[in-house]
Amino acid sequence: MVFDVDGTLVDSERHGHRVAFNLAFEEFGLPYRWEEEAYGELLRVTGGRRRIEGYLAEQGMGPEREALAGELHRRKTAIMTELIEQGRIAARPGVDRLLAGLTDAGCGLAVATTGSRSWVERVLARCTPGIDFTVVVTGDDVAARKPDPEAYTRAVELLGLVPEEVVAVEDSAEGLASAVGAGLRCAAVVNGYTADHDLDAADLVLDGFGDPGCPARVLADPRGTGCTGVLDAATLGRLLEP
Ligand code: XBP
Ligand code: MG
Repeated sequence: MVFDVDGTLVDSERHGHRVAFNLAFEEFGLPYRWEEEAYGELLRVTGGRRRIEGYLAEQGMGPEREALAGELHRRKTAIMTELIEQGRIAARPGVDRLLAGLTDAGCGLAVATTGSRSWVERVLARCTPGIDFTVVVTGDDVAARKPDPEAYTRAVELLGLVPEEVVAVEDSAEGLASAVGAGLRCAAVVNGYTADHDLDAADLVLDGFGDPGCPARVLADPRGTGCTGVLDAATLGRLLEP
């Protein structure tokens, strides 16, 4: 199984990255502030550095935006790491249960994210303690970020598997396109920012991971897994059936 991080394993965008971007803007004396709702649109550009640079271009900034975006992103990454160490970022409900079940089932676990390695490693250590992700592919490790398939292709190769043996768990249309483009089946677990994304290509769609007694809503189950709202190892395994 290969997991996305932002928006999937952890609820990191609204009260994490967005806050860190704004604090970086403030420290640099820039007037920009990314509000909660508008940030949903900005998220369609994957990769924080690209997101800043695209935004600066929209504000009419010239070629100097490239270096500024790099500096802002370095500071934003440091702030995000502080937020993680302060315990401000949490795993989504049901993630601990699912990862423990996959580990018990002997499933190889990997991460494929477009986020930067320095904070990704810290968030995995804090929010998924004791879980052994044998492969962690980050935005630093690929030439092309999602929706390009490279991150998933790399993760599958490093797991020593072929795409037909691997399921991806994603939260967004960009992530889904990356996983499907690499030839993986994909379960989408949406959040407040991605509930309206086009996820028609997903093999299963839920609005949460669910827990016994507190199931998520199953939004689409085109492969007929019979999932009743608690995403578990058996359900993900059924996605690999022909
Ligand atoms: C996540 C991203 C990342 C984060 C910010 O997308 O696009 O850019 O928003 O992290 P996905 P960085 O969940 O599809 O991997 O600032 O480190 O890029
Ligand atoms: Mg994501």
